[in-house]
Amino acid sequence: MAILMEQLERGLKQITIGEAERSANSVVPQQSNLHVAPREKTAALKMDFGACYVPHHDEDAFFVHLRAGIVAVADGVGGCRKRGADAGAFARALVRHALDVVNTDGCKTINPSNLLRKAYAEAARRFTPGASTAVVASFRGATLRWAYVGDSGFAVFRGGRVVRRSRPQQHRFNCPYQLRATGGDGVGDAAVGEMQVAEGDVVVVGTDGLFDNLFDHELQWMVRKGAEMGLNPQVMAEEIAAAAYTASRSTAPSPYSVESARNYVKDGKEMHYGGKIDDITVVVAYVVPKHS
Ligand SMILES: [Mn+2]
Repeated sequence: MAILMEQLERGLKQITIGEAERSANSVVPQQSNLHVAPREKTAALKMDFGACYVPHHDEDAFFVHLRAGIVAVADGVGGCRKRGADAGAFARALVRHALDVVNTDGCKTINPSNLLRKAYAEAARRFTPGASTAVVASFRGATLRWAYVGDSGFAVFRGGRVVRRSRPQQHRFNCPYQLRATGGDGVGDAAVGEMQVAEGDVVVVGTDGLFDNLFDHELQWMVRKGAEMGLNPQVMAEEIAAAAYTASRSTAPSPYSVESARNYVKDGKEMHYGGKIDDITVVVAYVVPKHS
């Protein structure tokens, strides 16, 4: 955790998962299942994580807590920047307070909606400026749980196909649900859910810098190819982030431009072409056997 914390202090620019993993392993005794038979076959699973952050305005924030199996990703709403505020402040506060809660409350009892609620309460109590979308996901046994507000989200891949994905919450095009100290949307508006995952599943968590730039079919192709090539989750996260970065600077249609066109047809708003230049956060989790 030391390295995760240290990275956090430096503004959550990047987390070196390899180092974090070694750090976590060095302070946490390996848990043994020798005396407790798993209730079911699917219980003996764990997540291998990788993460990559490509900043643009540097207003995304995230952590991966390896021991607790918790991912939190937040994306500061850029509209605040135009008003002269630090648009990343609320996102960083949410993530910082969420990590504090995980460290204080322990790893066993936390579910994403409670975690988001507590982190939000603390950020609001301090009147943190800015606004943020957020997604929290937890992996425990074979259960993936999530809570998200706005267009930070996730996708679950099985056999290289999306079997579950978040649906962006937005008031209108380019205006996602967002958390802020006063006003805005509430944590009660968070989309909350859970599902059972299986060995071989891949979960990708990220901000709109990812999901507005890569179509699901592109992500599917990358996840499938990555599995065939035996890429580890860190390399997979870097590859996906790199592809999103390239797409963000391309003139080819993107999920964002497609949505913009739909909106243009509906109410004549200005149309956007190509990718969307933004901070890109990608966290990749592989569901693997616990003792692999
Ligand atoms: Mn964004």
